[in-house]
Amino acid sequence: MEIKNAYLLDLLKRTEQRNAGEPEFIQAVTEVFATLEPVIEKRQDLVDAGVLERIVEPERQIIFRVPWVDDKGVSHVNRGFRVQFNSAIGPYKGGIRLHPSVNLNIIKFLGFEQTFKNSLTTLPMGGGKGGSDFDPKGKSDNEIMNFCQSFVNELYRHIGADLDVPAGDIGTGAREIGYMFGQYKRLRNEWVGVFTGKGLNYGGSLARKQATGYGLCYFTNEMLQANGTSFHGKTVLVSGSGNVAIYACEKATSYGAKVVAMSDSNGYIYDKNGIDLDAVKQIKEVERKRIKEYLNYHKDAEYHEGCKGIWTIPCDIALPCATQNEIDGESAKILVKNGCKVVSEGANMPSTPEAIDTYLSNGLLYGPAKAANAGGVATSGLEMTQNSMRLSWTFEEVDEKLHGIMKSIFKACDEASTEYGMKGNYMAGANIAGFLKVAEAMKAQGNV
Ligand code: NDP
Ligand code: 2IT
Repeated sequence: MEIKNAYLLDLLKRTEQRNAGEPEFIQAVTEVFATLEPVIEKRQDLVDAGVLERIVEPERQIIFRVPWVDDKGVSHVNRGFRVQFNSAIGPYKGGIRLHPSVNLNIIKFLGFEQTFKNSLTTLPMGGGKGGSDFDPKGKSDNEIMNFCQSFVNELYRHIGADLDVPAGDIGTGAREIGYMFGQYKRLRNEWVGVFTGKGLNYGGSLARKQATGYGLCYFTNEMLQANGTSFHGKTVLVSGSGNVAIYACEKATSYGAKVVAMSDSNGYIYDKNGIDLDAVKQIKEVERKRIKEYLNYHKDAEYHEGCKGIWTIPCDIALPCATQNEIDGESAKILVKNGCKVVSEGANMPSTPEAIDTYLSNGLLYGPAKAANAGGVATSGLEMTQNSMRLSWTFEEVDEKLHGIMKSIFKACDEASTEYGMKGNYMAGANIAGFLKVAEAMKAQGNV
């Protein structure tokens, strides 16, 4: 991925200077710029309208103190973030990440990518992201509630059903969304669909829990079929064992693939007989324990410390569903050497630029995160629709709509990659298709 266009090179340099010390944000911008060259060369009008300068600068960034008290009465202070990146095509929309690694740089990279992803969903949603460096691991329910309430005591001023609608991400699931939604409702004294991923008995959508993982497999299935193959009989690696990973494993298995490995930040399990997903759900969704516990269910499975080793297992398809930059150039080369033919991303930006170069130069099918994992936010969009209409659709209705959206996202990526002379480069296709819709809207709305 090399940028040659002088305007893009200069803007990238200015963006680097303005955002010094933010490597993941610059990584995300560089990847998008590298694929936009053919668009920029055709569309001087977008350059003249200052669209590129504006699209890399968040509309608003909010940073705040989050004090909370643990069960022993000890007080703690975390830092909260909400980056409202782009509202050209709809209210800001994107998840909240709770993980010790969270800082402004991480939230900006996620918010930037969310803008393009949400554009691809075909639904009217702008891009945003939030989070905190709070570590939910080992905390009691009461401590989680105290933190979530304190987080919303500030956040509530900045969000709203037609303004900014947060949802889950790493460390934020239905439990956390419940506490945040409850606190928002209390402070505002109104019941509106201001968060998505809510519980099913208070406005949540059926199939939202499954949506990112299922959507990843729907997208990947389209990509496989367009290239004359399928999931059937394939050996699959799924990294992570959280919300995205569990439902990616479930859908890939239902398509006839065999998932042989999953992981968490401590290590990975390898089960040559195929992962027993009921055991993983019990360990992760019910008990909130480590993936290592899988050996208590299947003594013949293997557990290895360290999460990177998962990529040394021979496979046909790799579905990274944990975190950013989890596949580096070295791991990508090992995947290729061991016969991997497909990488499709459930996590956000899980592949380093070196890894992506390795996929593309070796002819792998590569499903980029912005397109492949858009099913989660798309279904959040469907939850917003149901809340506004004051009704709820069945699981089948939501799942069918999700499936249709993932098909149309693949089609948009495929068509854009072909139109701009990079057929089969779905990363380029996703970036171009996602960008054009937002860029046209920004130009039409004037220099705001
Ligand atoms: P969860 O918190 O449910 O699960 C995260 C999983 O990834 C856990 O197994 C976790 O292990 C592992 N993980 C997290 N950080 C690291 C790390 N630094 N190194 C190794 N493993 C790590 O989150 P989700 O499943 O919701 O999110 C997973 C990815 O998917 C993220 O990149 C997220 O941004 C992306 N995503 C999520 C969507 C959603 O709807 N939830 C939608 C689209 C993308 P451990 O428990 O040890 O921390
Ligand atoms: O990265 C993502 O798309 C998400 N974490 C889901 C966001 C959402 O609003 O559902």
